[in-house]
Parts: sequence; C-alpha cells; structure tokens
Amino acid sequence: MPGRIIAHVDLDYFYAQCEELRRPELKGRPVVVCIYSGRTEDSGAVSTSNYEARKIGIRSGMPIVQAKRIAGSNTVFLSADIEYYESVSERIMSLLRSYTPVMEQASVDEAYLDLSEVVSDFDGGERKAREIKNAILSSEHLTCSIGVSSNKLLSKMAAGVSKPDGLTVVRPEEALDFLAPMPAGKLFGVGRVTERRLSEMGIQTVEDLRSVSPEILKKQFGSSMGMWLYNASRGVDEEQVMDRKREQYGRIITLKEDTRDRSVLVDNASRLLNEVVRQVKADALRFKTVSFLGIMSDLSARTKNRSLPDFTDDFEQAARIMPILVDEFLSEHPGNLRRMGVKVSNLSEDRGQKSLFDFA
Ligand code: DCP
Ligand code: MG
Ligand code: MG
Repeated sequence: MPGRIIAHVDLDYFYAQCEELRRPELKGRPVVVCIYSGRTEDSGAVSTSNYEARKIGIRSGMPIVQAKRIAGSNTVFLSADIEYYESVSERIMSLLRSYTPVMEQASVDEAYLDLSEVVSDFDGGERKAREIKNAILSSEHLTCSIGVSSNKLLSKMAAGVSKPDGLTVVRPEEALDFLAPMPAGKLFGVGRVTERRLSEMGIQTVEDLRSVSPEILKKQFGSSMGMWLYNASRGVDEEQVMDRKREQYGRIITLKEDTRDRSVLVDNASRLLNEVVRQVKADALRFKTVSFLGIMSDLSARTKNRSLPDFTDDFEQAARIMPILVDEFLSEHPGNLRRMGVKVSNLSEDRGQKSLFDFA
C-alpha cells in the first residue's frame, strides 16, 4: 500500500492578486495592500505585495512608512478590503472541497487536501494538482502554487519553493535531498524562539539539524519539540489532514451608510443569502437555520434566527424568511446598523445528491 498523497495549495500574493483582478490596470505595477491602523495617516503594516513590489523589497509585515520610502512613483498603495478577499477565498475553498472530502483550510489562502483515496500514485497526484490549478485559474482567474508529497510538512514546503504559479512534487525517495539545503529555522512549524536557538547552536541547514542526536534535541527544546525537529528534518510528519466540518456559512458586509431602512436591509440580505446558499450547495450540504445579523452603530452585534421545518438547499424557501427576520430585528433593536450579514447553520449532508467523490 502506497503512503499518503497530500497536496498543499497556496494562492499567490493573494490580497494583491485579488486587487489586480478587479483593477486590471494595476497589472505590471508594484501593488502594496496595507492594513492601516488609523492612528496617523501612514501608521499600519503591509499586508502583502505583488511580485513587482517584492522585487523592490516591499514585504508582508513591513511598516507602511518604510514601504513608502522605498517605493517608486508607480507603486500603488491600497487599503485592504478583507470582505472581498474572504468572498473570493470561500469560493475557492468550496472548489477545493469538491476534489476530496478530506480537506483542511489552513488560512484565508491555503488548504491541505488528502488525495490518497482520489489518486493512486504521485503521477496521479501531479495530474490532479494541475487540474486544480487550471480550475482555480479558469473559474477565479487566480494563480496558486501547489506542493504534492506524502505529508503536510513536505507539501507545505514544496508549495513554497516554486512561487508564483508553481507545482512541485516531492516523492518519498526525494524528501531527504529536497529538505537538506533548506534553512532549519524555516521548517514550517519552527517558531522564532526555536529558530534563534538553532542558529545559536550553529545549525544552519536541515542537513545540519539531522546530525544532532535526538537526546540533545530533546534536552535543548523539550521532548515534544525535540522529537518533532528530529522527525521533521528527515521529512517525517504524521499530522493528519483534519477535515473539520463547517458548522455555518455566512457573509457580512459594511453598509454604505449606517441605516435602518427595511428595503436596504432586505435587499442586501437576499443577495448575501443567495451567495451563501450557492456555497452550501457546492459543498453538497443542506441547512435548517437561517439568521440575520446586524452590527449597530455602537458596534454591538445582534442576531435573529429562525429554523425551517426541514433541511433545505432551496434559496427561495430561505429567502422568504428574510423579511420576517429583518422586521423582527428592527422592532427589537432601535438605532442604525453599520454592518449586516446572513448566516445559515444547522447543516446536514445532502444525501439526495452524490458528491463527486462517490463516483471516483
Ligand atoms: N497576510 C497578512 N499579513 C501577513 C501575512 C499575510 O495580512 N503578515 C495576508 C495577506 C496575504 C494573505 O494573508 O495575501 C496570504 O498570506 P501568504 O503568506 O500566503 O502570502 P501571499 O499569498 O500574499 O503571498 P505568496 O505568493 O507568498 O503566498
Ligand atoms: Mg499565499
Ligand atoms: Mg498562505
């Protein structure tokens, strides 16, 4: 029996690529997406930058002031629009979930897919990864990088070596050579403190790390971290891909202006519900509870829920409840809403319809 076949998918320069997507005129120029803290005009940090901006040295986490100092006059600075990136992310995660039921979203732009039951060998894994890259490109017009190997650690490292738009397969027999020259402190899972300690011990590469005995590693780093380093340096990682089941699907938006206008709330709720239901359906699930939520001008959050008689994935049926929820909400909560959202929960597997996986 062959070992596991795990893919790690990470979208390239994600927030910045999303911005290029909706503003094609930005393509080719350095783009810097910023999270402004609002204290002074330029206080805050760079969230991410596209590869043109990275070429001139602008990176995630850098203070905006510093990025502006090294930026040329053609560099574009944008304020992060998290809601937009999250909506793109959710669609891509749904798409990824259609390839395997064992899928773990690891951050807004990355996921692990256990393909062991979907393909029979690493060539199959490579073909599947290419298929996934093409699907993300044709449906969302975004590029990603994928690593394929026998475990999460190697796949995560493999996805990182050929960015952007990369695909790297590390077969089990290649794992040792693949990791050997990498900086030991950059093994995924090594934190800052461990990284510093490794460098104090004169350990630079993963190959250096391999020459340290498990006893010494355990003494220096504690038994669990010590053993983890011992195994990781040899490309061994037993971590399972956790297909945490989702408990709810929702979307929240910021209203153009604070309001309690019934028709504005109902129209937005209906539009958001439509997006949410489409995702639930794409994941072959049904739901029973529908919620309307509002965040008031004073930032307090309020919710109204209602359950349907049975599980459904029918938008019309759920949409009929929305005006009722909005009316109840408005009658119970005085004041204007700043943000609003909808959520469906109480999920169940859609047994009426086979998932792609059942046909594999
Ligand atoms: N992010 C952030 N602050 C950080 C790191 C990341 O706000 N310090 C956000 C912006 C990124 C997104 O998370 O677009 C995904 O993070 P990644 O580390 O995957 O970085 P990118 O996708 O931007 O670039 P890469 O092409 O290297 O994956
Ligand atoms: Mg990324
Ligand atoms: Mg990422």
